[in-house]
Formats: sequence, C-alpha cells, structure tokens
Amino acid sequence: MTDEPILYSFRRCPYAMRARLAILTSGIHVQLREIVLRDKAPEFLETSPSGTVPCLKVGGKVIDESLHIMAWALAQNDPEAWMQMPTEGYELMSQCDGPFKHSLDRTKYGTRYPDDSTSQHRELASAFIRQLNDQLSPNLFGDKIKLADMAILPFVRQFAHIDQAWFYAQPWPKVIAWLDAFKASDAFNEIMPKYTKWHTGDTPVYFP
Ligand SMILES: N[C@@H](CCC(=O)N[C@@H](CS)C(=O)NCC(=O)O)C(=O)O
Repeated sequence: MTDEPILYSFRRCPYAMRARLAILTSGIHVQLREIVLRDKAPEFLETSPSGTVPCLKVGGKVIDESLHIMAWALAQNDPEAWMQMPTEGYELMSQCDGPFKHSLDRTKYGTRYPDDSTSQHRELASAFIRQLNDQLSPNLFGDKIKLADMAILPFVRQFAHIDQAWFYAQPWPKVIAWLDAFKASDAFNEIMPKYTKWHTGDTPVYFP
C-alpha cells in the first residue's frame, strides 16, 4: 500500500497534459500510471468513476476531473502564481472545454460525426482561436503564464495538429507564437516523455 498520489494518465491526452503541467509546477511528485485508452487497466476502471484520464488517487480520495487535479496541485503550492488570474480566465476555460472542444472533435474526427459538417465546426473552433489571438499579450493575461494558459494550450495544440500547414497559415500570429513558446518550453518537454503502458505490479514510475 502507498500514500503516494497516483496519477492515471495518457501522454497525448490534453486533459492529462494540463494535469501534469499543474503537478509539475507545484513540485509534487506522483506515481504515474500510463493508461492505454483502447485497453484500460482494470485497476484504473475501478478507480475512475468516469473511466477517463486523468484521474488522481490521493489519501483515500479520487479526483477525476483534470481541472480539479490542477486546483488540487496548485492549492498546495503555486510558485508561479497561476491561480492569481482574472475571473475572465475561467470563462475562457469553460469555452475551451465546452464549445471549442466540441467543435475540435468534430473537425478532427469527422468520420465519427457523419451528421456534422467538418468545415462548419472548423470555423466555429477558429472563432475561439481568433478570440484568443485578440486576448494574447503575449499570454492570456500578460507576461506571466496563468492557469487558463496551461488549461487551454494543450487543446490549441490538438487543434493545430489536425492540419498544421493550415493552422500555421492562418492570420492568428499571437496564437502561433504562444503555442510555439509552449511547445519549446521546459515544462512541455518535462510533461511529454514517453511512458510504457502500466500493468498492476510494475515497479513504480514517478512524475516528474
Ligand atoms: N472531464 C474530463 C475529461 C477527460 C477525457 O475525456 N479524457 C479522454 C482522453 S483525452 C478519455 O479518457 N477518454 C476515454 C476514452 O477515450 O475511452 C477531464 O477534464 O478530466
């Protein structure tokens, strides 16, 4: 048995990425269990009520939402003051998780949504990217990274990766600079090492 926090994670999942970003800045160490979505470990399914990553088990409780994991980590230690953010940040985060992610999925996985128009959803998602572009200076709330930057950037990256040539040709230079700075950052590199699929009984792997 262990009292160490256990994070069920998946490297490329944007929700799991934002959780790892917050855990990294907080200086907390967790046991990381890499989940393969097509073949979810039974212990993960027993732990996560939603069956989605990320999921954190700590001190007998389970935190099953990425934004709640971020808040948990930052409540303990927030050396970069990510939580000192204007309330509009929460509005942007909910637009990201709601309508933007909805349209992102319908742009990316068009065949899963035959009744939806890919081009219409790309345009809807693009409206949010243009809104971010207007807001950036160079981050969402000035010079310093805040919670909303780190909560939203993994999804902007996912949208950009649907068609990078198209994304980088669009007139949203501030978003491109913001995304490129994120992808070049130490934090991004530290959250993206490759982990092998976790199995019960494996020697613990720690993050960071
Ligand atoms: N509301 C959840 C959503 C997490 C989520 O949807 N994660 C995806 C992976 S990116 C997942 O685990 N999907 C389950 C599946 O594909 O079976 C959160 O913010 O943590």
